[in-house]
Amino acid sequence: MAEPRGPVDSSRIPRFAGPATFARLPRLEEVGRADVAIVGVPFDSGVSYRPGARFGPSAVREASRLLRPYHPGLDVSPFATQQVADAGDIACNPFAINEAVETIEEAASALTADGTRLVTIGGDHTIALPLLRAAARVHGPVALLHFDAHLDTWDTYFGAEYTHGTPFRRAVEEGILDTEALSHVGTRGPLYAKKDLDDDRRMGFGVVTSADVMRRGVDEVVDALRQRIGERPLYLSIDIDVLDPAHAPGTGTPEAGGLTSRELLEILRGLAGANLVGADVVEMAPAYDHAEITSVAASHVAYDLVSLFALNEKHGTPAERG
Ligand SMILES: [Mn+2]
Repeated sequence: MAEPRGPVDSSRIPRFAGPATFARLPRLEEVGRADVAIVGVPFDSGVSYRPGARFGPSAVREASRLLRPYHPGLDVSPFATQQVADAGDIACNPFAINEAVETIEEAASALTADGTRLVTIGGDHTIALPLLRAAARVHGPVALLHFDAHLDTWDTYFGAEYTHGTPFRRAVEEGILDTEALSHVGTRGPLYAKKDLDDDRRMGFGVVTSADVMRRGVDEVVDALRQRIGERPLYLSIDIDVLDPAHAPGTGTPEAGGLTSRELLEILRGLAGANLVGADVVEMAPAYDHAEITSVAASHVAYDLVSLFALNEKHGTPAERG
């Protein structure tokens, strides 16, 4: 195999110059095929409150200019051991949610047909449903770790089935999730009723609240999550509003009392070696951001996701390790 083509050399071209692909990586067309592709989905027609996540992919790419090639926390050079490339954006209809959901599913399936893993940058959380459908086409029902202030297992809004508050209920109904291994992490804030939690539990979800992370600590939480996931194919869906508004003001439905970016990154690093098959980072809405706080956090989260894939490329997934 040819050496992976890495990011632009920042000792020759300053980080603030040149086109803003994710981490200044090559575009997918430039390398032909990638082990991991970063793809944007600039879609926010499914939001219930502040719009603006359609500008998330470009803001995260811009903030990712500062990422460097070696990850000391995981001891991996994620762009050297695998080909990582920027697949651009999935262009979907902003006026027709159902059509957009189909477009995203087809595009994600096309991108993953030859084994490429996706790290998707949203976009609002509606997009997780078609991304999970595409993942399940390849892997069957997947385990899910869902980082979010909210449950996102509500039924409908104004009669609409596809919204950013409903993707995981739809996914359970469609049988594309492994209901033995579903967890929310970081939930908090007011709900419509206690029934929201009862419904969620019946769908199979476990809940690690934001307060649980603080009281039990990152290591204990990681142990519990890993026990639940085991070696199942795992999808990570990360709503940036899992972070406290102090760490992520640039999002559509902020809730007080969230995780720090340090806690989120450390939980992700605790998942090293899990059988990760796909991931998304959603709900970054730059219009409400300040000093790139949120887009920097989201770009680092995406970097850690790429790094988790790189570890599996280097050491093999649990199944491959036998
Ligand atoms: Mn969400």
